[in-house]
Amino acid sequence: MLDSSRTALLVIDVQNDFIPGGQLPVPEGDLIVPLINRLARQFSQVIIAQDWHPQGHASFASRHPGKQPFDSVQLPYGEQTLWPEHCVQGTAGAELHPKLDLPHAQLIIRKGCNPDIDSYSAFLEADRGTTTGLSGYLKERGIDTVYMVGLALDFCVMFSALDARAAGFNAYVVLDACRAIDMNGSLQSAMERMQSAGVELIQSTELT
Ligand code: VGL
Ligand code: ZN
Repeated sequence: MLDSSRTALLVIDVQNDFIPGGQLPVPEGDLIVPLINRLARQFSQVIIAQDWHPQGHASFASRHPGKQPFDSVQLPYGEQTLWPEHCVQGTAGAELHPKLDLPHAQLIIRKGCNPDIDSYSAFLEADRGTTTGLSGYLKERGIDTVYMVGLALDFCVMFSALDARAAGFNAYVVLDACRAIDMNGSLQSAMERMQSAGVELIQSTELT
């Protein structure tokens, strides 16, 4: 059983642009929504992460002349994969999936808002220095264990899970409540990185 006062569910980037039909679709991204809704009922603390970019964000290929989506560039903080324009603040694509049913979620944390810095992680931006404040929020509320679900397993979910561990939380990723982009071996590499960081990779059946 979960110790509900010390445990939170973090629902990551379940937004229209990451669903088939959106600007950066994750295959089967829509299939996890009913499962996430069901799992969320077991948690009294639910937090939503939302990718929330200004127009012309540094992670958009369109900002870099001659570059295409899924190319990469060197930015001041390191290598950045380039994406189609997605999750632009205030657009329909940035909205949470309409079937996501999390009325008891108390916090929506928006990330990737800095025009020059990406943020896959819900904890730390890609410069690895700018914090979203999520770690402090959790700690002030006495939460020591974070379960993660959502999109994409090999980008935002992985980086959130690695940063949760680095900040001292117990971290669980519920694999069947996630889907991956899976480009250039990113899924395999994400699984290995999470495993070696001590992230527990589980199935939703282990949570009931
Ligand atoms: C994501 C690529 C760009 C994600 C966000 O949610 O995994 N991936 N922005
Ligand atoms: Zn993004």
